[in-house]
Amino acid sequence: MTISKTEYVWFNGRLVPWDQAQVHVAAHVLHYGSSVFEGIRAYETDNGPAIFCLGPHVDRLFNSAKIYRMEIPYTKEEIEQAVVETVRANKHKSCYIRPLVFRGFDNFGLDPRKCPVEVAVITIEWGHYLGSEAIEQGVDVGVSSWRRMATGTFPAAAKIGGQYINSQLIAMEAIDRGYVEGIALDINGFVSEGSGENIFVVSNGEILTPALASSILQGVTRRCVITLAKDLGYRVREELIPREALYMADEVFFTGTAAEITPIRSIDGIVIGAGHRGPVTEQLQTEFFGITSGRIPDRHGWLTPVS
Ligand code: PPE
Repeated sequence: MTISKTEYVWFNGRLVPWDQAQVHVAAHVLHYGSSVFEGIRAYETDNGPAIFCLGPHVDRLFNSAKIYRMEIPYTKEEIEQAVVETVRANKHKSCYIRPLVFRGFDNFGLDPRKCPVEVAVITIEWGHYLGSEAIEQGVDVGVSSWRRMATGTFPAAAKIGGQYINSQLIAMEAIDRGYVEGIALDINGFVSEGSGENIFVVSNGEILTPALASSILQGVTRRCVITLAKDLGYRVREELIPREALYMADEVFFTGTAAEITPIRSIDGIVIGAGHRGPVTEQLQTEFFGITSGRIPDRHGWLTPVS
Protein backbone atom coordinates (compact mmCIF):
# COMPACT_ATOMS: atom_id res chain seq x y z
CA MET A 1 0.00 0.00 0.00
CA THR A 2 1.44 3.35 -1.02
CA ILE A 3 1.59 5.75 1.90
CA SER A 4 -0.21 9.06 1.57
CA LYS A 5 1.06 11.76 3.89
CA THR A 6 -1.13 12.73 6.79
CA GLU A 7 -0.91 16.04 8.59
CA TYR A 8 0.74 14.84 11.81
CA VAL A 9 3.06 12.19 13.18
CA TRP A 10 3.44 11.73 16.93
CA PHE A 11 7.20 11.85 17.38
CA ASN A 12 9.06 11.64 20.70
CA GLY A 13 6.29 13.08 22.79
CA ARG A 14 4.39 15.49 20.56
CA LEU A 15 2.54 15.84 17.29
CA VAL A 16 4.79 17.25 14.57
CA PRO A 17 4.05 17.97 10.89
CA TRP A 18 4.62 14.88 8.71
CA ASP A 19 7.78 16.27 7.05
CA GLN A 20 9.47 16.95 10.37
CA ALA A 21 9.35 13.35 11.58
CA GLN A 22 12.85 12.42 10.39
CA VAL A 23 15.86 10.34 11.45
CA HIS A 24 19.57 10.54 10.66
CA VAL A 25 21.20 7.97 8.33
CA ALA A 26 23.47 6.97 11.23
CA ALA A 27 20.46 5.79 13.26
CA HIS A 28 21.16 2.31 14.62
CA VAL A 29 17.80 0.99 13.40
CA LEU A 30 18.66 1.58 9.74
CA HIS A 31 21.77 -0.57 10.00
CA TYR A 32 20.63 -3.40 12.25
CA GLY A 33 16.83 -3.49 12.28
CA SER A 34 16.78 -2.36 15.91
CA SER A 35 13.11 -1.57 16.38
CA VAL A 36 9.87 -2.95 17.73
CA PHE A 37 6.52 -1.96 16.27
CA GLU A 38 2.79 -2.55 16.07
CA GLY A 39 0.05 -2.46 13.48
CA ILE A 40 -3.38 -1.45 14.77
CA ARG A 41 -6.62 -0.54 13.00
CA ALA A 42 -9.19 2.11 13.77
CA TYR A 43 -12.61 1.30 12.31
CA GLU A 44 -15.37 3.64 11.24
CA THR A 45 -18.44 3.47 13.47
CA ASP A 46 -21.52 5.69 13.82
CA ASN A 47 -19.81 7.29 16.82
CA GLY A 48 -16.57 8.13 14.99
CA PRO A 49 -13.42 6.02 14.69
CA ALA A 50 -12.88 3.21 17.19
CA ILE A 51 -9.47 1.61 17.79
CA PHE A 52 -9.49 -2.18 17.78
CA CYS A 53 -7.68 -3.96 20.65
CA LEU A 54 -5.53 -0.98 21.60
CA GLY A 55 -4.60 -2.45 25.00
CA PRO A 56 -3.39 -5.84 23.66
CA HIS A 57 -1.35 -4.15 20.92
CA VAL A 58 0.36 -1.80 23.38
CA ASP A 59 0.99 -4.75 25.72
CA ARG A 60 2.67 -6.64 22.86
CA LEU A 61 4.74 -3.57 21.98
CA PHE A 62 6.05 -3.44 25.54
CA ASN A 63 6.69 -7.19 25.58
CA SER A 64 8.63 -6.99 22.30
CA ALA A 65 10.67 -4.13 23.77
CA LYS A 66 11.27 -6.12 26.96
CA ILE A 67 12.63 -9.14 25.10
CA TYR A 68 14.84 -6.86 23.05
CA ARG A 69 16.05 -5.03 26.21
CA MET A 70 14.70 -1.72 25.02
CA GLU A 71 13.31 0.71 27.59
CA ILE A 72 10.36 2.64 26.17
CA PRO A 73 10.55 6.15 27.69
CA TYR A 74 6.74 6.41 28.08
CA THR A 75 4.12 4.50 30.03
CA LYS A 76 1.57 2.23 28.32
CA GLU A 77 -1.10 4.83 29.09
CA GLU A 78 0.97 7.54 27.39
CA ILE A 79 1.43 5.39 24.27
CA GLU A 80 -2.32 4.62 24.16
CA GLN A 81 -3.01 8.33 24.50
CA ALA A 82 -0.52 9.10 21.71
CA VAL A 83 -2.35 6.66 19.41
CA VAL A 84 -5.74 8.20 20.16
CA GLU A 85 -4.38 11.75 19.70
CA THR A 86 -2.76 10.94 16.36
CA VAL A 87 -5.93 9.36 14.94
CA ARG A 88 -7.91 12.37 16.12
CA ALA A 89 -5.41 14.98 14.87
CA ASN A 90 -5.35 13.43 11.39
CA LYS A 91 -9.17 13.44 11.28
CA HIS A 92 -9.39 9.83 10.11
CA LYS A 93 -12.71 8.05 9.76
CA SER A 94 -10.76 4.79 9.78
CA CYS A 95 -7.04 4.11 9.47
CA TYR A 96 -4.05 1.86 10.06
CA ILE A 97 -1.84 2.87 12.96
CA ARG A 98 1.87 2.14 13.18
CA PRO A 99 3.52 2.70 16.56
CA LEU A 100 7.29 2.36 16.11
CA VAL A 101 10.01 2.27 18.77
CA PHE A 102 13.55 2.40 17.43
CA ARG A 103 17.19 2.98 18.28
CA GLY A 104 18.38 6.36 17.08
CA PHE A 105 21.96 7.40 16.57
CA ASP A 106 24.87 7.24 18.98
CA ASN A 107 27.24 4.45 18.01
CA PHE A 108 27.70 1.59 15.59
CA GLY A 109 28.28 -1.88 16.95
CA LEU A 110 26.06 -4.58 18.25
CA ASP A 111 25.26 -3.51 21.77
CA PRO A 112 22.67 -0.87 20.92
CA ARG A 113 21.94 0.19 24.46
CA LYS A 114 23.71 3.56 24.28
CA CYS A 115 21.56 4.62 21.33
CA PRO A 116 18.50 6.67 22.29
CA VAL A 117 15.10 4.98 22.13
CA GLU A 118 12.81 7.04 19.92
CA VAL A 119 9.08 6.60 19.51
CA ALA A 120 6.74 7.49 16.67
CA VAL A 121 3.07 6.90 15.91
CA ILE A 122 2.17 7.11 12.23
CA THR A 123 -1.38 6.76 10.89
CA ILE A 124 -2.29 6.08 7.26
CA GLU A 125 -5.40 5.30 5.24
CA TRP A 126 -5.34 1.58 4.43
CA GLY A 127 -7.98 -0.59 2.71
CA HIS A 128 -7.96 -4.38 2.49
CA TYR A 129 -4.40 -5.75 2.73
CA LEU A 130 -4.57 -8.61 0.22
CA GLY A 131 -6.68 -6.85 -2.42
CA SER A 132 -10.17 -5.35 -2.50
CA GLU A 133 -11.92 -8.61 -3.43
CA ALA A 134 -9.90 -10.84 -1.11
CA ILE A 135 -12.27 -10.69 1.86
CA GLU A 136 -15.12 -12.21 -0.18
CA GLN A 137 -13.39 -14.10 -2.96
CA GLY A 138 -10.37 -15.45 -1.11
CA VAL A 139 -6.75 -15.47 -2.24
CA ASP A 140 -4.39 -17.83 -4.05
CA VAL A 141 -1.24 -18.51 -2.05
CA GLY A 142 1.78 -20.80 -2.08
CA VAL A 143 3.95 -22.51 0.52
CA SER A 144 7.24 -20.62 0.71
CA SER A 145 10.68 -22.11 0.22
CA TRP A 146 11.75 -19.83 3.09
CA ARG A 147 11.15 -21.18 6.60
CA ARG A 148 10.24 -19.05 9.60
CA MET A 149 13.16 -18.50 11.95
CA ALA A 150 14.10 -21.54 13.99
CA THR A 151 13.27 -21.59 17.70
CA GLY A 152 16.19 -20.11 19.58
CA THR A 153 17.43 -17.93 16.71
CA PHE A 154 14.97 -15.01 16.84
CA PRO A 155 12.02 -14.40 19.19
CA ALA A 156 9.33 -14.98 16.55
CA ALA A 157 6.44 -14.25 18.94
CA ALA A 158 7.68 -10.64 19.31
CA LYS A 159 7.22 -7.94 16.68
CA ILE A 160 10.81 -6.84 16.14
CA GLY A 161 11.80 -4.84 13.05
CA GLY A 162 14.81 -6.85 11.88
CA GLN A 163 12.81 -10.09 11.86
CA TYR A 164 10.75 -8.74 9.01
CA ILE A 165 13.54 -9.47 6.52
CA ASN A 166 12.26 -13.06 6.78
CA SER A 167 8.73 -11.88 5.97
CA GLN A 168 9.98 -9.81 3.02
CA LEU A 169 11.71 -12.86 1.51
CA ILE A 170 8.48 -14.87 1.86
CA ALA A 171 6.33 -12.08 0.36
CA MET A 172 8.59 -11.32 -2.61
CA GLU A 173 8.96 -14.97 -3.55
CA ALA A 174 5.18 -15.47 -3.38
CA ILE A 175 4.47 -12.48 -5.59
CA ASP A 176 7.14 -13.52 -8.11
CA ARG A 177 5.42 -16.92 -8.32
CA GLY A 178 2.07 -15.27 -9.04
CA TYR A 179 0.57 -15.71 -5.57
CA VAL A 180 -0.90 -13.01 -3.36
CA GLU A 181 0.96 -14.27 -0.28
CA GLY A 182 3.22 -17.06 0.97
CA ILE A 183 2.75 -19.51 3.83
CA ALA A 184 5.96 -20.30 5.69
CA LEU A 185 6.65 -23.57 7.46
CA ASP A 186 8.58 -23.69 10.72
CA ILE A 187 12.04 -25.20 10.89
CA ASN A 188 10.54 -28.68 11.45
CA GLY A 189 8.25 -28.44 8.44
CA PHE A 190 5.03 -27.70 10.32
CA VAL A 191 2.76 -24.85 9.18
CA SER A 192 3.78 -21.54 10.75
CA GLU A 193 2.15 -18.43 9.24
CA GLY A 194 2.00 -15.98 6.34
CA SER A 195 4.54 -13.19 5.87
CA GLY A 196 2.21 -10.87 7.79
CA GLU A 197 -0.71 -13.05 8.92
CA ASN A 198 -1.53 -15.95 11.20
CA ILE A 199 -3.30 -18.91 9.63
CA PHE A 200 -6.30 -21.08 10.56
CA VAL A 201 -7.48 -24.43 9.19
CA VAL A 202 -11.07 -25.71 9.37
CA SER A 203 -11.42 -29.49 9.15
CA ASN A 204 -14.49 -31.59 9.93
CA GLY A 205 -16.07 -28.78 11.93
CA GLU A 206 -12.97 -28.21 14.07
CA ILE A 207 -10.75 -25.15 13.91
CA LEU A 208 -6.97 -25.55 14.14
CA THR A 209 -4.20 -22.98 14.25
CA PRO A 210 -0.44 -23.39 14.70
CA ALA A 211 0.79 -23.19 18.29
CA LEU A 212 3.19 -20.52 19.51
CA ALA A 213 6.00 -23.09 19.28
CA SER A 214 5.74 -23.04 15.45
CA SER A 215 7.59 -19.68 15.30
CA ILE A 216 4.44 -17.59 14.88
CA LEU A 217 3.85 -14.00 15.86
CA GLN A 218 1.48 -13.95 18.81
CA GLY A 219 -1.29 -12.33 16.77
CA VAL A 220 -3.88 -10.10 18.37
CA THR A 221 -6.43 -10.92 15.65
CA ARG A 222 -5.62 -14.62 16.11
CA ARG A 223 -6.57 -14.36 19.78
CA CYS A 224 -9.83 -12.52 18.93
CA VAL A 225 -10.77 -15.07 16.27
CA ILE A 226 -10.18 -17.93 18.73
CA THR A 227 -12.49 -16.12 21.17
CA LEU A 228 -15.18 -15.55 18.49
CA ALA A 229 -14.94 -19.17 17.33
CA LYS A 230 -15.47 -20.40 20.88
CA ASP A 231 -18.41 -17.96 21.28
CA LEU A 232 -19.93 -19.61 18.21
CA GLY A 233 -19.50 -23.04 19.79
CA TYR A 234 -16.51 -24.31 17.79
CA ARG A 235 -13.68 -26.31 19.26
CA VAL A 236 -10.34 -24.59 18.60
CA ARG A 237 -7.01 -26.36 18.94
CA GLU A 238 -3.57 -24.73 18.90
CA GLU A 239 -1.21 -27.46 17.75
CA LEU A 240 1.40 -28.68 15.27
CA ILE A 241 -0.10 -28.73 11.77
CA PRO A 242 1.59 -30.74 9.00
CA ARG A 243 1.72 -29.14 5.55
CA GLU A 244 -0.66 -31.68 3.98
CA ALA A 245 -3.40 -30.71 6.46
CA LEU A 246 -3.64 -27.45 4.49
CA TYR A 247 -4.52 -29.22 1.24
CA MET A 248 -7.02 -31.56 2.94
CA ALA A 249 -8.80 -28.76 4.83
CA ASP A 250 -12.40 -27.68 4.26
CA GLU A 251 -11.40 -24.04 4.75
CA VAL A 252 -8.19 -22.12 5.36
CA PHE A 253 -7.97 -18.44 6.22
CA PHE A 254 -5.49 -15.78 7.29
CA THR A 255 -5.93 -13.42 10.22
CA GLY A 256 -4.11 -10.17 10.96
CA THR A 257 -4.66 -6.53 11.68
CA ALA A 258 -4.00 -5.65 8.05
CA ALA A 259 -5.44 -8.88 6.55
CA GLU A 260 -8.41 -8.99 8.99
CA ILE A 261 -9.99 -12.38 8.14
CA THR A 262 -9.04 -13.32 4.57
CA PRO A 263 -10.15 -16.66 3.06
CA ILE A 264 -7.59 -18.76 1.15
CA ARG A 265 -9.08 -20.48 -1.90
CA SER A 266 -6.00 -22.28 -3.22
CA ILE A 267 -2.55 -23.28 -2.00
CA ASP A 268 0.18 -24.25 -4.48
CA GLY A 269 -2.49 -24.48 -7.17
CA ILE A 270 -4.50 -26.99 -5.13
CA VAL A 271 -8.11 -25.94 -4.56
CA ILE A 272 -9.05 -25.69 -0.87
CA GLY A 273 -12.51 -27.04 -0.01
CA ALA A 274 -15.08 -25.67 -2.45
CA GLY A 275 -12.59 -23.13 -3.85
CA HIS A 276 -14.24 -20.11 -2.32
CA ARG A 277 -14.94 -18.63 1.10
CA GLY A 278 -16.35 -21.32 3.37
CA PRO A 279 -19.23 -21.04 5.86
CA VAL A 280 -17.11 -21.01 9.02
CA THR A 281 -14.86 -18.27 7.63
CA GLU A 282 -17.92 -16.25 6.66
CA GLN A 283 -19.51 -16.70 10.08
CA LEU A 284 -16.33 -15.46 11.78
CA GLN A 285 -16.10 -12.49 9.38
CA THR A 286 -19.72 -11.55 10.15
CA GLU A 287 -18.93 -11.47 13.87
CA PHE A 288 -15.59 -9.70 13.41
CA PHE A 289 -16.78 -6.98 11.03
CA GLY A 290 -20.03 -6.66 13.00
CA ILE A 291 -18.09 -5.82 16.15
CA THR A 292 -15.49 -3.59 14.48
CA SER A 293 -18.20 -1.55 12.73
CA GLY A 294 -20.30 -1.22 15.89
CA ARG A 295 -23.25 -3.14 14.34
CA ILE A 296 -22.82 -5.98 16.87
CA PRO A 297 -22.37 -5.04 20.56
CA ASP A 298 -18.72 -4.98 21.63
CA ARG A 299 -19.21 -7.79 24.17
CA HIS A 300 -15.48 -8.31 24.75
CA GLY A 301 -14.55 -4.64 25.17
CA TRP A 302 -12.31 -4.54 22.10
CA LEU A 303 -13.06 -1.00 20.90
CA THR A 304 -11.60 2.29 22.15
CA PRO A 305 -13.59 5.27 20.86
CA VAL A 306 -11.50 8.18 19.60
CA SER A 307 -13.96 11.03 20.08
N1 PPE B 1 2.20 -12.79 11.74
C1 PPE B 1 3.04 -11.83 11.28
C2 PPE B 1 4.40 -12.21 10.84
C3 PPE B 1 2.59 -10.51 11.24
O1 PPE B 1 3.40 -9.57 10.80
C4 PPE B 1 1.27 -10.20 11.65
C5 PPE B 1 0.79 -8.79 11.58
C6 PPE B 1 0.45 -11.23 12.12
C7 PPE B 1 0.96 -12.52 12.16
C8 PPE B 1 -0.93 -10.97 12.65
O2 PPE B 1 -0.84 -10.31 13.89
P1 PPE B 1 -1.96 -9.30 14.41
O3 PPE B 1 -1.94 -8.11 13.51
O4 PPE B 1 -1.56 -8.99 15.79
O5 PPE B 1 -3.26 -10.01 14.34
N2 PPE B 1 1.21 -8.10 10.39
C9 PPE B 1 1.03 -6.69 10.20
C10 PPE B 1 1.25 -6.31 8.76
C11 PPE B 1 2.64 -6.40 8.32
C12 PPE B 1 2.92 -5.33 7.35
O6 PPE B 1 3.45 -4.33 7.80
O7 PPE B 1 2.60 -5.49 6.15
C13 PPE B 1 -0.38 -6.23 10.49
O8 PPE B 1 -1.31 -6.96 10.17
O9 PPE B 1 -0.51 -5.11 10.99
